[in-house]
Formats: sequence, structure tokens, C-alpha cells
Amino acid sequence: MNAIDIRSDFPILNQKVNGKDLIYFDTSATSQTPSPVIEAMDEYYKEYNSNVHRGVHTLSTKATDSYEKTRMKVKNFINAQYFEEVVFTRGTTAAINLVARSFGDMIVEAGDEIVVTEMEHHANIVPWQQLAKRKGANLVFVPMEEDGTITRESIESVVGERTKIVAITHVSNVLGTINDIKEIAEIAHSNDAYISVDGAQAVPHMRVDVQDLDVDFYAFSGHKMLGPTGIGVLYGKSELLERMEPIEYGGDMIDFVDLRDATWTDVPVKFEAGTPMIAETVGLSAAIDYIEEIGPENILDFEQELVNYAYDRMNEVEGIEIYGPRSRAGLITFNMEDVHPHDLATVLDTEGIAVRAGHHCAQPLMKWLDVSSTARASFYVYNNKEEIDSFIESLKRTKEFFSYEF
Ligand code: C6P
Repeated sequence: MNAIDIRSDFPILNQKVNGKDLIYFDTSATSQTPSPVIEAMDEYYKEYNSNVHRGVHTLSTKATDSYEKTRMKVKNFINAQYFEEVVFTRGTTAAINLVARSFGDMIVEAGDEIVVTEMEHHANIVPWQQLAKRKGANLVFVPMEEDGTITRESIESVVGERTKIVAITHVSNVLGTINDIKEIAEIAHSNDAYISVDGAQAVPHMRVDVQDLDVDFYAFSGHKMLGPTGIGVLYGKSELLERMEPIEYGGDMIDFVDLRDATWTDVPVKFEAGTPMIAETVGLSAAIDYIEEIGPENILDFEQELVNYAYDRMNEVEGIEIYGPRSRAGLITFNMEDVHPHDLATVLDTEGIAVRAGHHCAQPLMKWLDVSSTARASFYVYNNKEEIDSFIESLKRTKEFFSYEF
């Protein structure tokens, strides 16, 4: 990876915040956008902005062509078998809600079990809670090890003949835990259960092959992988999507409407009601090109180097507690003794460093960790070790400041 070239593609990083060079360590919340993505969307609005699947005029045909080409690009990117298995959604949250509402309502009955973990983002726990409530089903939690990982044995201890769906994150947005989805899918399927994966923090950072993982559903967001906000993907095995009912009605998904009834068009458009996110698919397409050019494998390696470096250096700072396993994705969630994470994030911001503080939309996990909130630094292709060095110096200064006896 040529780190300098990559960084120069991100105009937003070339600015001062509070008088200091911006250090953006909040990619897990949303990634920054490289020039080719901005330019692709700019070109769309300047040259072929139009609605899709509706018009026969040139601009509409061009927009439709681009929209469907992005679907094909996503199919190749995640190695889905058919392009019909790629549904565009607003993001990961919308994708998971679609699975829980449509597929969940179809297959879950009273007394069934839905297996989740305590490390889930709210987007991958609340839709399943609501499904369980609607159906009189039970949520069952995979026991976690002390370091925030789960083992084959812990999965096997909860997946059984009552399990209908295992809903699990690929990478935890707090702990950085990377779950072995292939193994979990195998356990789910050998118990005649389905598996739905939250891939929001995985797809931007590593090669994801949905056929190799053998997952039934897989969700991710464009804005965490160098693309724009407002676009995400639900991958679903075609035979499952075929059986599912839409949860939104109108626009593109309609086939025929009578006064008292209607029929739907085919998968995947059946799940894309209304005018879809057209410019956003243009941006997503350019983001995938960008990631493919670097290579997801190189991204993972590069982030591993950064996160290991940061992890080791953070141990130099007195009173830092890091949560999650030693072997992790490119993020570090932590607390500093005697300093509230919001105060810490505010002080870091005065030095131009953007980190996230709070519960990270994972309140059950905060409870499991026995904290109310934490700070989190997360890394991506545009970060470097010099930024981590500055971050460490800022942490040391912050610790000194809050330890000062007035
Ligand atoms: N996590 C974070 O700062 P949306 O908002 O739909 O694009 O993604 C939701 C989501 C789902 N699953 C995981 C594992 C996530 O990390 C997120 C988003 C951000 O950690 C914002 S809360």
C-alpha cells in the first residue's frame, strides 16, 4: 500500500481542527470519502441524474444501467452466486430489520429460539428482540469468554433443535472481536438453523466471501467502507429471498395494482420500494473499486500493523484499560482511569484527534463490561503510525492533566 498516495485521496484529512492537523480515528462510526467516490457522485448529478427502472429516455437508461451494474459489482465483491441476491438498503440497520421482519416473521414460532450475543450492536439485537416478542420466541445469548471472544463450545452450548436463527456480528464495533463466521454457520446449519450476519465492521476491512462463509444473510453499510451514507446491502440466499414477503410497498417493487390487492415484482427489486438510493449506488460502486485496487487483504494487514502498534504503545500510558481480545480488528476501545470518556474525547478533540466516546450503540455490551461508556479509536487505510504517536502523547498529557492535584 502506498500510504502517502492513499492519504492524498482524502481531501477532508488535509485540514486543521482546533489549530492542529486532523487525526481521524473514528472510522468505525463512519469512514472518510476518497476523491474518486466524491467525483463519481458529482458526475452522476452533473450528467445523468434521473430515476431508475422507470423512464425510457437516455438519462434514465444510463442511471438504471449504472444502478444495476453496481449490483453486479457488489455481487462480485462479496462473491454472491447471483446478482439477485444483492438487495440495496439504507444501511446495515435497515438490512437486518428486513431480515427480522420478513424472514423472521415467516419462520419463527412460539417457543423457538433466536441465538444472539451480548457483543451485538443495537441494530443486531433490537430487531430480534421485537421478533421474539411478536412471536413468543426466546432470545438466547452465547456465553462469552472473559476477553470478549466466543468459542466453538460456547456456540454449540446454545444452538440446538429449538434454534431457528443465529444472528451474530462478524466484527464487534466495540471489542474488535473477529468471529469465526464459517464455523458458526456450520454449527447453525447442522442444527437446521439459519444464520444472519452483521458485517458492518467486517466488509470494509477484510475479504468477505458469502459463499465460502455459507451464510444465509449478510448485511453491511456503504458509509463505513469509503462510500456515502444512506446505502447498504443485504445479501440473502436467493431461495430464501424468493420466499420472503416485502415489508415496504410502492414504487419499483410493484408488479400490478388493483383496487383491493397488488402483486410484487421479482427479487431483489421486490425489497426496494420507492425511488432507491441512486447516487449512493454510484458512490458505493466507486468505493468498491477503490477497495479492490488496494486489495481487502492488504487493508487487513495494514490495519493489523496499526492496531498492534497502537495497542502496545497504549500500554505505556498509565491507567489505560483496553477492552476486548489481543487479536482484534483495527479498533481499540478503552477507558482512562479517573477520566470520563466524554472528557477524554473532548480533550483529544482540542488536539485535533477525533475518537468516539459513549456506549457505541451496544448498551448490553457496556453492561457486560461493567462500564457506562468508553472511548474508542478506530483505524483505516488513511491512518498511519505518526498519528498514533501523536495520539499516545495526547493521552499521556490528558492523564497528567487529570492527575494534577490542585
Ligand atoms: N456502528 C459505530 O460507531 P448503520 O448505522 O445501519 O450504517 O450501521 C449500524 C451498525 C450495525 N452493526 C455494527 C456492528 C455497527 O458497528 C453499526 C454502526 C457505528 O460503531 C455507529 S453506532
